[in-house]
Amino acid sequence: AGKRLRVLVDMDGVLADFEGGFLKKYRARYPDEPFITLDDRRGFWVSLQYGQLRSDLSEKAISIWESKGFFIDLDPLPGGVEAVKEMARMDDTDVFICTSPIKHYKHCPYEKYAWVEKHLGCDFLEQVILTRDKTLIAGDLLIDDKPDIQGVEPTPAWEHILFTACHNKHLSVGPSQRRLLSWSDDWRGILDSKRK
Ligand code: DGP
Repeated sequence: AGKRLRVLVDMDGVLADFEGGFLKKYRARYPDEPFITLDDRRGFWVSLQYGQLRSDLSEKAISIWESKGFFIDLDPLPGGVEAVKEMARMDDTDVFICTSPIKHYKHCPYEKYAWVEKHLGCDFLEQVILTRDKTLIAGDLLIDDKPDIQGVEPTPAWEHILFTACHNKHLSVGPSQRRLLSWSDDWRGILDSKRK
């Protein structure tokens, strides 16, 4: 009998479809402006790529996720809610949702909690961690679509599993970095590989 496994699961781009929700609302609000298809997305920061397309599009992009209703309206990504619920039912396993709110705090933190309640149930609110610095959070695994996760702790406790997203799928990552291609991929095997 070993110790418990602690899994940290990111929200945007892993459980909630930030990229799809962004593009849909951006096109609805700015129907005459150019946009970047999900296939052409490169780099984690959406506003950066829109700013490269045309400098004024950066703030138009930002206006989308700063709007009321953006985060609560995000659709769940396929299989994510089911996977997290299954993890939470596993023996000797603790699951936390570890997510960085945007600094425009009027709607985002509230709507992130509301999203968890809506899709995972109110008991799951106990598992929510909002932090801008994930390196401070101790866990065995962090499943996250951001390629570079940095903060004040130089040696985070977790192994970062890169969750594949439109913006990172073409990135060649180091041989030591493991990926989860989707929630259909072998996440159970990754958890088992960390059990002692
Ligand atoms: P996380 O996925 O937990 O690392 O949170 C990152 C958040 O930032 C998430 O809500 C997506 C959002 N985001 C994506 N692109 C940009 C951007 O260009 N600027 C800002 N401020 N936030 C962005």
